[in-house]
Amino acid sequence: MALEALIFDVDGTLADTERDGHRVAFNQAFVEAGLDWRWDVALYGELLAVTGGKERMRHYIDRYRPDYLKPADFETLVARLHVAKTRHYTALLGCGGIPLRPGVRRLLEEARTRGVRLAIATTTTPDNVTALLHHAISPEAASWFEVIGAGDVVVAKKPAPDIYYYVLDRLRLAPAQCMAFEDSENGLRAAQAAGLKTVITVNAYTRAHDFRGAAIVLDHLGESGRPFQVLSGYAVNGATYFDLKLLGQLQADA
Ligand code: XBP
Ligand code: MG
Repeated sequence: MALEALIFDVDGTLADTERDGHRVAFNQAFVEAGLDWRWDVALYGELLAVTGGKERMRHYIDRYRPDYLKPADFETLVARLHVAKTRHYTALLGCGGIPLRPGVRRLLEEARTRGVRLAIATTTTPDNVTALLHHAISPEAASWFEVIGAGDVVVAKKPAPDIYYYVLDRLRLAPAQCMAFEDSENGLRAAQAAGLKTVITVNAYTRAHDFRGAAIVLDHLGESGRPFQVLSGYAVNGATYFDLKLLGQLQADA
């Protein structure tokens, strides 16, 4: 079946947003609220097992803070903290500190030139997606993506496949007509469960994840002067960066 669309995860895939973006913003929200919750780099790596900021805060309290006495309106507190965290995160992006990962802009531009449709499937909030696209690509980059499936638009976040079903439904495409791009095991499980072939680009937090079943696992998408490393999944014949030609070969394979 011909390739019609690329569906991208955001955090960790389009950009390395977790350690110096989301994590920092969570901590700023905690300080502002007068809470002693602090997420260092290592702890945040463990907390990433749970997708979604609100879900992650609940998990932190349940799992790591038995000493914390939940107030009756704990859910309201979590929601308020998440709003504040989104404010801090989007302000951080506004400072331009978080660039796209290697090869991302090149692949997006190639897809646009060749009429391959683009979409997003993420657990983060819509505001965070548009802020990242605006600051890391261009003010009109959100319009490059035909569907942006984000955050609470589905009830169950990744590794549940719901966000991918949501995006496929709006694209009116079958999984075999699309390729997903992810950086984490939770993301891969979500895409796989929706029937999508998946390209993985790892990062420092996800390098040791289990990526069995991925079409290919790379360190990044690569650029002409900056070759990718294939970590597993597919014997690439001479290619040094990921483009639509290589994608076509992956699609034809298996
Ligand atoms: C990323 C996530 C998100 C972000 C924080 O998932 O798990 O929870 O860490 O985002 P994906 P919010 O890579 O699938 O986008 O705080 O906005 O939920
Ligand atoms: Mg991700």
